[in-house]
Amino acid sequence: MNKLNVKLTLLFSLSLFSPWIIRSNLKAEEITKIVNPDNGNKYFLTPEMTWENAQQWAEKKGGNLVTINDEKENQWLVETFLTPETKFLWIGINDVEKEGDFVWISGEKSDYFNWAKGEPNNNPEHGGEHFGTLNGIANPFDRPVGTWSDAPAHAILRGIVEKVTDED
Ligand SMILES: [Ca+2]
Ligand SMILES: [Ca+2]
Repeated sequence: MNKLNVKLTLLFSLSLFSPWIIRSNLKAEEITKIVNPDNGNKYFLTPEMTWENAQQWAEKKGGNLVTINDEKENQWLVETFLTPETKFLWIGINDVEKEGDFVWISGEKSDYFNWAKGEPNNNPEHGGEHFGTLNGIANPFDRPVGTWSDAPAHAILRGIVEKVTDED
């Protein structure tokens, strides 16, 4: 029996005696963590918020906004997290420190980039853009699905968290 099953069994047993316990615990279970079989890391989505708040939220959960190390990981994220309604999801790449110098917030180094044509453009109409997104199926700028764009600080999106440790 895996950890989740043990938890669910425990939760069910408790719920027989105290109906509110299952409600309060279900809220915590709304964060579905998905393991990438290629690296064993856990991934899950933040609520809708700015990139900086999403990164803070990720850190509280013991992770960072995702570092995409290669095309295989990028493709796995597309298949795992994009729905037909997804416009964009935050990823960990940013150029907050130095304009045009994009780095991953986890501190990992990687040679892999998947910017959409014309991105990153630091779009001045949006007051500059320093925060990476994975472009979804419903993105309004016709960016190919799975490519990346830079987006502004005030954008409110869900973000992909990657957690390297094997804790819960
Ligand atoms: Ca990664
Ligand atoms: Ca942009």
